Amino acid sequence: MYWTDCYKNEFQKIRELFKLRKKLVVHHRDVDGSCSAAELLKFFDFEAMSIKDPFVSYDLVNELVDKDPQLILFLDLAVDEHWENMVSLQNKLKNTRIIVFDHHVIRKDLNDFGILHINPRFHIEDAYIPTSLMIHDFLKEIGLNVEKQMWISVIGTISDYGHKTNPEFMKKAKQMYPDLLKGGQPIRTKLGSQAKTIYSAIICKGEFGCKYVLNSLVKSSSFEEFSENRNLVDWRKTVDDEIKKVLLDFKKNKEQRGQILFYEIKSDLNVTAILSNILAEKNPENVIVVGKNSPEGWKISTRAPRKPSREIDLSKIVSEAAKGIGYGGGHKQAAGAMVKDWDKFRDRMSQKING
Ligand SMILES: [Mn+2]
Repeated sequence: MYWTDCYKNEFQKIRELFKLRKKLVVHHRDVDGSCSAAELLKFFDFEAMSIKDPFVSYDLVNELVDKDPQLILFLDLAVDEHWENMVSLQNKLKNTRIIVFDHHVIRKDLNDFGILHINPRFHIEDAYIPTSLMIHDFLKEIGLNVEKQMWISVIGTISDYGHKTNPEFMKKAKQMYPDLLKGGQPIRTKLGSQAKTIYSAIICKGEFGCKYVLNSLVKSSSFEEFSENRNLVDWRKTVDDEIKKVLLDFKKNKEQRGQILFYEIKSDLNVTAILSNILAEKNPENVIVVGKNSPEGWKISTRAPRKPSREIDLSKIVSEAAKGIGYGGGHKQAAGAMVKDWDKFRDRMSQKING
């Protein structure tokens, strides 16, 4: 059974709802979020806005209430984490239909509150289907010809590491784009490389960069056209150069304590998360802890070993290490924190991991 089999009725309902005039899509400001919004905008007319964190703040609720659209679609955002605010949004906008397409771990069933909450995990517990692929499947299911724009869905899927969990889709993609998916790991192929280009635009230019990417994806009639965009090529180079610089500095200034590699990053660009991923790949036996000093405190990004000798649950360890000096949490494999005391945080991490 494929996940779409469970949603035939809902999809027909959504198809009708998409005839509403004043529609707004709120998507995650990342590659998967931008790609899924672009796929949709190829067929339907939506106003689009991106948000940085999956957090539904009071400010966002108020902004959406002011806009008062007939339909709001949330894409790639775990908004059920903040379900109280979602319920308050629905209560304030009684005549607005709210739809959520998401693939994160479910915290709350928003269907109980009149929101159309679509997530493959409701029906297939361990499903991992990036939103770009969900939207591709959905559009296809309601009878639209998505073949020509499949490359967008592939970029989003690869960016979210969804290629491993969706081999059928990748097989089809390889038949469709043999050249663009040639080579080893998907992220190293031509299509995978565009995931890097998209996040570079977001790193360099923030909200504007994300909007720029979305418009370019929608306007480009082919992968080639998109990948030749001058601004995107420039921003990509800026980020690539910055990462090279930071990697050189890491070699000089990293601090190894037992299994952990600590590093203080000093970059004007927000490349911390990407750097952590690169370091985790290059040092598969180590725990990676990157800290960046900011006026609000130390922003920490951590990664578990890719080849672990034993189970390490960073979500638990990081949250404990941040106790009393800030807050932290996330996933087992990757967790983040915001703390006031970098020295104390490092001591605690070292104690918890190295014993
Ligand atoms: Mn995603």
